[in-house]
Amino acid sequence: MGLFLAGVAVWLSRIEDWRSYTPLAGGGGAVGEESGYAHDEKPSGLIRWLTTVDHKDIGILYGAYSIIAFAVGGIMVILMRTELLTPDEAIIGSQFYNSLLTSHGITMLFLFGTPMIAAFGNYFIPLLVNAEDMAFPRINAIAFWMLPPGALLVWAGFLVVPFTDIQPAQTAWTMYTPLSAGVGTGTQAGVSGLGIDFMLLGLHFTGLSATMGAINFIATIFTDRGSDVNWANLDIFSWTMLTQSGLILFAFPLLGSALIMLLLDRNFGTTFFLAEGGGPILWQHLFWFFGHPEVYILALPPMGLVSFILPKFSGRKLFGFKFVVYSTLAIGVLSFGVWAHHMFATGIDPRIRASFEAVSLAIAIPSAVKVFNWTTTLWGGNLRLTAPMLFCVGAVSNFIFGGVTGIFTAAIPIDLVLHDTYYIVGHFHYILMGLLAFTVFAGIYYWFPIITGKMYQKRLAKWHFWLTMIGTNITFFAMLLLGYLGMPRRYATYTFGVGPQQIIEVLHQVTTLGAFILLVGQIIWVWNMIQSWYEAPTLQDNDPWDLKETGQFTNEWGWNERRLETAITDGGEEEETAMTDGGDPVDGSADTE
Ligand code: HEM
Ligand SMILES: [Cu+2]
Repeated sequence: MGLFLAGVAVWLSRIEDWRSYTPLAGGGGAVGEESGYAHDEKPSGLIRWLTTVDHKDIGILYGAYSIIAFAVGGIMVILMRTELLTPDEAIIGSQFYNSLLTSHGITMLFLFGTPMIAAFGNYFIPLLVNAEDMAFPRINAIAFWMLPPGALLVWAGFLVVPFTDIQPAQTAWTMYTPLSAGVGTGTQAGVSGLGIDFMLLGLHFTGLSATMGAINFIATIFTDRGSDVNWANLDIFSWTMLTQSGLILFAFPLLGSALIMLLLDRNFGTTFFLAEGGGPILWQHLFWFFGHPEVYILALPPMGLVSFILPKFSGRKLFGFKFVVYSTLAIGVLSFGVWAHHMFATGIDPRIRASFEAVSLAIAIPSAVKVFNWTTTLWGGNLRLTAPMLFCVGAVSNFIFGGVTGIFTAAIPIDLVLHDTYYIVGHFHYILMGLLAFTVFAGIYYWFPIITGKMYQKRLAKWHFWLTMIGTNITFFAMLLLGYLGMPRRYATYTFGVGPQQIIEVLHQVTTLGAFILLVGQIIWVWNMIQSWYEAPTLQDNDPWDLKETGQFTNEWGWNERRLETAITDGGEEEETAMTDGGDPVDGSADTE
């Protein structure tokens, strides 16, 4: 180990001039005095990625990190679905199943969802609003570098289990007390509950990261806009990112406090969440006061991506732009007033319950407004079914399923039957897989030419879409049916003495089949991305989507065009410089939304 470190030190010292490297950043006050160096070349290789404060590089780092997390979370769920092929404990034990279940949820929400959205925000918001970089480039880098230790801590239980008696957490992603406070798992003889402590600390890192990122997005959109971007023509994706950042600012610090309180309960003898103290239900209030806004933190930017990309392939502007913005803001405000709809079955005061039912039903209205606007944008449009468009249309369709099932559970009498069944799992996956993941794919395909300078393979992308669309609907529709049959969530086995055992078995197998279809689709996607990035010919066309024809050539494409022109006038021999040097922004040269 010592030799290895010495080797790294020698290698670093041999890299010419790396100490004098000045980050490529303009804009923000903190680095203003260095803007004279802004056109220095970047160092190459690993050092570039470790030291970068360029928003585009950080965006790519966020993206790579999130996709790795997506793969890890995906492998976890494939193991779980394989176990569920048969009603008895067959392949993995139920303890391990519980650990996978916990980690799958945490990984997908905190290590994939939030960072993946930040990836798009980092790369494209400065380009869309004509800023030179994020407002605080260095804070931006710190926010990203909080994430790898966060992931290591969240997964720590799995990483150390072969060597110690530490078990990965088995609390489910909601970490309900008293279980997570050390009653039950965690205090079993011979088993250390440190896995839970690690996970809580890891979550704390991701929360800090998200909060710093949110402050940066807000500051960038408010203070660093180019002179041609104002509130009236700010694009819809930036609007949703702005609202989402506001939600993060109020929700994540609360999660952070609750996590600290739980850590204190577990390790220092406090009683915030114990029966003799604040009571276990207190955790549910704090958690869901964060948790419900969190689901919109994960849904608003995807809605923004649909609103942004869908019109580009419909040959017309987004229908009712203002109403999409208003509904975004309305969802942002209302999302803080519905948290107790996750607690209808806990025995809280029925009067409180009723008011939460009302607000939950109300929040469906702005969501439906968006669906209406997307549909009317499509209606009579000149549709071009490219891969990003297919994923947008698929996302709208899936979101309708997710939204409508949400309205059912918002009604108390229905929820009392469906709560904690697979119906709930179906509901939120229709949104998290069906909307969030779909729009992530749409965004990556749409901007692939900007990020890589290449075009993906269109045939593979279509395969990816259809496998993902079919897989999603098989998997999660079967889950809705399982829920109606009363199948409880979070169980590794399902041998019932009563009830329609046979149908439940078949539906579980159908669900697993759907998951495997999804897996095949994602393998095709990863192959397409890597292969196209390395081997596809460099794209000569500045406008691969023919956006100019319909007057939708937005700022980020304008920036890309200037970059390519700079590359040509430079003689093009130093491609790396041209790629990273955006050239001087020419105000007003590009159309805005
Ligand atoms: C149309 C608006 C929506 C309504 C009325 C709604 C309603 C509900 C209700 C009442 C529950 C609790 C059910 C129970 O546990 O018994 C629930 C669970 C959930 N919803 Fe929604 N929802 C809506 C939209 C969304 C969106 C947009 C997302 C995600 C981006 C989402 C994600 C979730 C998640 C993750 C859970 C389950 C949490 C858990 O227990 O693990 N929902 N929803
Ligand atoms: Cu909720």
